[in-house]
Amino acid sequence: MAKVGMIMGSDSDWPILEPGYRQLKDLGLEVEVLVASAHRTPEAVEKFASGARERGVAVIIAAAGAAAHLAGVVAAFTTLPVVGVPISGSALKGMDALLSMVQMPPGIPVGVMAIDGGKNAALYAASIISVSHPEVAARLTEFRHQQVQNVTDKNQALQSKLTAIG
Ligand code: RP5
Repeated sequence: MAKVGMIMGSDSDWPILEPGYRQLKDLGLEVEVLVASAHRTPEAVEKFASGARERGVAVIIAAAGAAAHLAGVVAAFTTLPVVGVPISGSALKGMDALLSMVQMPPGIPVGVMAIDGGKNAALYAASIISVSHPEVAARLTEFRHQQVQNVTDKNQALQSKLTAIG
């Protein structure tokens, strides 16, 4: 089974990535997780990214806040798809991380999610993997059906409350 690599600049980023981690596990994907920083532990980042394809990783999710160079540096060391997640924890509330990630120079692409978009990063990684893994495509379709059901249930619950109010 294809694997997703998840790297974050600090353990303080984990609460944003955890829902995505759980989502990937629900979709039956293997996930490897590492805390490593482009600034504080650059050698660890290089090792993670340059060996990822050999370890069976198909897509990398890279999350960081502030002057977030992590996703770009990871992308510099691999030709695997890299999905960046800007984290909001800084004084600039993630705008700094978003702009750092999204303005990559031509030649080294990073696909960037919304600020704190950890769950969509996971779903997007799964979508990429689904191109060559029909069982993952089937689970993604099932996830969408479940999502429709959840929204329908919520609407029904609200309609019942409105009827009670009159
Ligand atoms: C970034 O700085 C990390 O990705 C994190 O979002 C932010 C703060 O890191 P800590 O001070 O919480 O370790 O590199």
